[in-house]
Amino acid sequence: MTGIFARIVGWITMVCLFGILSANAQVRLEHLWTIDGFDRPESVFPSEDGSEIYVSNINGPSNEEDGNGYISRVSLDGQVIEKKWITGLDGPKGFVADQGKIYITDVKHVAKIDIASGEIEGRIVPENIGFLNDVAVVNGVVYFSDTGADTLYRYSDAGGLSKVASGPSIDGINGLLKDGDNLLITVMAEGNLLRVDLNDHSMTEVGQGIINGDGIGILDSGGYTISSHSGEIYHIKNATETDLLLDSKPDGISQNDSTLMGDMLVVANIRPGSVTAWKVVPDN
Ligand SMILES: [Ca+2]
Ligand SMILES: [Ca+2]
Repeated sequence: MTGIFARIVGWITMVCLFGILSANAQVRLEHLWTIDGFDRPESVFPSEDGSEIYVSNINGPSNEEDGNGYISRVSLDGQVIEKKWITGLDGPKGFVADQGKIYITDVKHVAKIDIASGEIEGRIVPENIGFLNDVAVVNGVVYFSDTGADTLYRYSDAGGLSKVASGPSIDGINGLLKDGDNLLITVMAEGNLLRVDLNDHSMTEVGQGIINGDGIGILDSGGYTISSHSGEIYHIKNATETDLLLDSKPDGISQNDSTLMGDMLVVANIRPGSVTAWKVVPDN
């Protein structure tokens, strides 16, 4: 019994140790590819089968209803498949592909687009809009952020539109990402990453020390990647440790919303109008 017990304790210790090491592992970025020629791309998101990447193009001022915004399709190896795939949007920003639909913030509403037809088939329209930014869908409920009004909304056909949270605790809420049954959000004023429990709407800080946090990625090895529109990419190792992986401010390159596909981090760069892919590799 004692031998077995000791072995079990040993295994548990090893598993725990591995977990701690993984969550604290150093990583670095290796450049894979860059595609130029987009029109103020704000966000990227994988297709539902993960075989390609969609890119939202604001095209012109961020909040102008100019009808020239569009979504592009690009391949995983950095080729443009279809530049103007879904057109007729205004200033499209954060989005998600879910159950054959794209939900995308577009200046004054969240547009619901049928992927097969490319048609807008519905709109979610909140009141007193500040700056609509990002979208996530968790268990059929659509969540979206209003950065200007410091508000996180939820919408479902059955439940309608309501506020999950609003005010100083989420001042400058920007990026959203589904995390199991929960939601991750970046909050720019506080410079942190929060996990929102969608049952009771309580929030837990899971990362800090990020500036202008925008896109969120969940690393398989533990921790998170965060792209910041001012020009940084961060690695959140755990709730108290964050590493700066890239600072492209000196080059005038912004790091807007991003998506992590396995170990490939894809980032939209409003400035200078590109999409860049990086491989996240262990840095021992
Ligand atoms: Ca536009
Ligand atoms: Ca954003």
